[in-house]
Amino acid sequence: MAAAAASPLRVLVDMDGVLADFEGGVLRGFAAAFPGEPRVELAQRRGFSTQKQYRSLREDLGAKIVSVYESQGFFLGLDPIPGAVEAMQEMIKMPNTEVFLCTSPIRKYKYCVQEKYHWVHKHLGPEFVERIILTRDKTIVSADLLIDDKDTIRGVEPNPSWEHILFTCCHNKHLKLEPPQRRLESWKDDWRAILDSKRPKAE
Ligand code: U2P
Ligand code: MG
Repeated sequence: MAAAAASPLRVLVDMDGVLADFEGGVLRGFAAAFPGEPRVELAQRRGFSTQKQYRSLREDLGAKIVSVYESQGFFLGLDPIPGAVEAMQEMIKMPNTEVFLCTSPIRKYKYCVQEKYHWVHKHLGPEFVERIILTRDKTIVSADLLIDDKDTIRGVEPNPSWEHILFTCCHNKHLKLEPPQRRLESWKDDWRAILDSKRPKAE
């Protein structure tokens, strides 16, 4: 009897902070909209939430930074993270590999949802539009890997099926990971080896 084919490796790739440069875009947008206000340079970013850090600087700055990413054109105007587009184009062609984009919309979704779809179409192409998963809870999506810049990913499922690979971003680069948690430093780093580490070993 022929051996059963190995089931494909399923990879979820986050958008903001992994494919789209949310942090660069929000700082640029804030500086343009509020030129006189103090801002947090990327080297000073700590913690996932921009809102929390700006609020800790001065209470009203939290709402000001949120107004930047709630504004029309913000999500569509984000630059791709270096190497992300090339990595996605290569990953989607890999044999025995299923790639999906897994992203959470902000609560005021009016522009965000549409613009995330447009962004994917513009930078990655229509085949990736078919692969968008929009969810506020990534723990219920089943996969082998989730590549995401958020340090703690929680939801209703206490034991998600995926291994979370922390994608390095300005807000998380100072964190010391508890083994066995792993990082992907950038798309220049060896993401292929991370995928291979989850594939069944040949007999
Ligand atoms: O909050 C919902 C999603 O918006 C992006 N986000 C929001 C605020 C912030 O300070 N940083 C940030 O990245 C994230 O989108 P994702 O990474 O899922 O594409 C967050 O999940
Ligand atoms: Mg993210």
